[in-house]
Amino acid sequence: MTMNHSIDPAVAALLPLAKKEGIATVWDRYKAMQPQCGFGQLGVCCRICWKGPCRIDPFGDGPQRGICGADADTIVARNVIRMIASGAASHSEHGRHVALALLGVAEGKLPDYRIRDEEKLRAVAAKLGLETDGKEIPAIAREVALATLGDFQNQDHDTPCTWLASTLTEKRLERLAGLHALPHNIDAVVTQILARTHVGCDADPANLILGGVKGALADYDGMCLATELSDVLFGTPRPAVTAANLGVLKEDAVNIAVHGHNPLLSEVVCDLALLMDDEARRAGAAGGINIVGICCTGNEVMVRHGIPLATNYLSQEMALVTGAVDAMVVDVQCIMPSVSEIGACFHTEIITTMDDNRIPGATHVRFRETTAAENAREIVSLAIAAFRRRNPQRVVIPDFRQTAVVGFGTEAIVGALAALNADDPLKPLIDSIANGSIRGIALFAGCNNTRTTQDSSFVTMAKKLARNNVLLLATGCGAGSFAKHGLMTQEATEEHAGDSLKGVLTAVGTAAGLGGPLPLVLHMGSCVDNSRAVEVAVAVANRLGVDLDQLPLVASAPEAMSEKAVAIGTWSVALGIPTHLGTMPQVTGSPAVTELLTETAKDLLGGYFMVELDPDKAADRLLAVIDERRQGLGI
Ligand code: NFS
Ligand code: SF4
Repeated sequence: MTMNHSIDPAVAALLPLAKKEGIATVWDRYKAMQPQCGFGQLGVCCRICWKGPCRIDPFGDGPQRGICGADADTIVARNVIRMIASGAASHSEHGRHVALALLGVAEGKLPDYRIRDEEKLRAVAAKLGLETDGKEIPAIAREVALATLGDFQNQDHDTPCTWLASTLTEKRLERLAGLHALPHNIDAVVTQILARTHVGCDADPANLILGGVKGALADYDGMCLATELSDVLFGTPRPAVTAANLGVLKEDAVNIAVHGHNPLLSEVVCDLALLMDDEARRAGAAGGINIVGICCTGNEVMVRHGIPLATNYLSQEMALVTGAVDAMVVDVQCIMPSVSEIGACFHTEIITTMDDNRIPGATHVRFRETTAAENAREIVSLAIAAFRRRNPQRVVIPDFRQTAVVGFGTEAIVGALAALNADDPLKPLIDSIANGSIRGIALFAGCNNTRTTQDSSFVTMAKKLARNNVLLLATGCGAGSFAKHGLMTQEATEEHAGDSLKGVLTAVGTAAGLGGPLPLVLHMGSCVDNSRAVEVAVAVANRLGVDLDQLPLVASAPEAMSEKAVAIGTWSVALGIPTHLGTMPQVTGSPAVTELLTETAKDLLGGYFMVELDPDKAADRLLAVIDERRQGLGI
């Protein structure tokens, strides 16, 4: 491989150390995996039954059908919608936990949690069409939780999921209803995908993909409710100044990395760390306890509480190679199983917490919402004990940290805009789009992938789009990339924003009391927080009386890899958003499916996938799409 592994300087600093210590990283395993299977890459390998595996010869010489008779189109479509089902299951399972926690709090059963944002709770209740007048907070919370859980229970096919139905434009809902793509029940839709893709069921690629679109919309529903109810329980993001990259680890502190996705765990760990700071000092950590985040849990606590972000997906192992992490606490999703082996090379406790997400070699602390504080205390104690075993000679913390101004959820963005126009906060944004000061909006989301140089595509594309006056939003490991590379700062706005974009960001930032522009990229949160970007887009569309597929709005996942990213990308398309992928999706073995996703979707949904591996060209294509949309609106 001649390709660079990463543009992250902390990674470059630590890789030689890993090599010297004989520690295999994700990049070593990637190299060892070459050449990767071409059939799998094309999506034409089927392992759905034990007559297989079957694979279709892409060159036409060998078999064109599996043993059961499934052709490449059927196989590719089945494979990709199963990925969507898994993504939707992951996000909505996260959401279910949060909804059940809200119910538990409302019923007084979870003493370690409380409702931190009552205003948000009322706003959510109103959005869901629930009557709140004269009701106490616990009663409202209970109703919101039950209405939410209805999205997992409703058996009436003609009634779409509540969250979806309350958060999209009317026109979009009508269009999706016309395609029979509106999910009525998240669990049912995920199950249906598994059922229809069993051997000998749905073989029609278009029908399968439409089923996948429905599953992706269930994914949207699940992440929307996860995001909003997390705000109710843990607070709505507000702008905060913090830092990112491995330089946020501290030599003199007990370093606890919270890694995974669900804030139910990490929030309580943060609470307990505050209470146990003295204990850490007594153990010799002059700096007390230092919580840092990795992946989306990192983004969750970063946008809500300004906790620094250690790193994003692909470099999670590097955090351990510093020898400075005393405990890595994980819950669900995007945790490399390799972390336990690497942790074992050091003093680091790798702590799993969810009974259905364990890693051999890790310490398991069974986390329960009912005993959250007690569990978190045990976790922090393990970290302090590990700190005592830390070998200072093996600590290498690369001196790279960037300032990051984060916490731009919908409320924060609207709040900042309100400083310019209190009566009509959206007006300054809409005017700026209409007069071209903001050429368009791009949402960067998704993962890192070994197929690309880590963070590189994000940074290249963002700089080019910003120079061309595109307003940038980010979530997930994309947001992590931007934070690590200093693009969430006022200085980045000064340096990289085009003149008119800079003017808008400066006017809003100054009015909002930031003493300068908004950061170049607005950090909206974790991957489930992609729903926040939809909320902003829907507000703008409703205000203009148009649908989402008319807005100069694009999405990009330049380094996508996970099944969750497949689900997110697909609902993005379903909502009418042109969606760029910078890694090759595993569908190209079926020209029919490829056409459905990149062309037919355009007519049916307004949104469509665009695949472009070169970030520079990808930015150009997104600019062209933005201009096309502007023309359509006559602006
Ligand atoms: Ni999204 Fe977040 Fe990161 Fe990708 Fe994984 S942590 S939920 S899936 S890798 S962005
Ligand atoms: Fe082969 Fe058909 Fe079985 Fe897939 S479902 S493994 S194509 S026989």
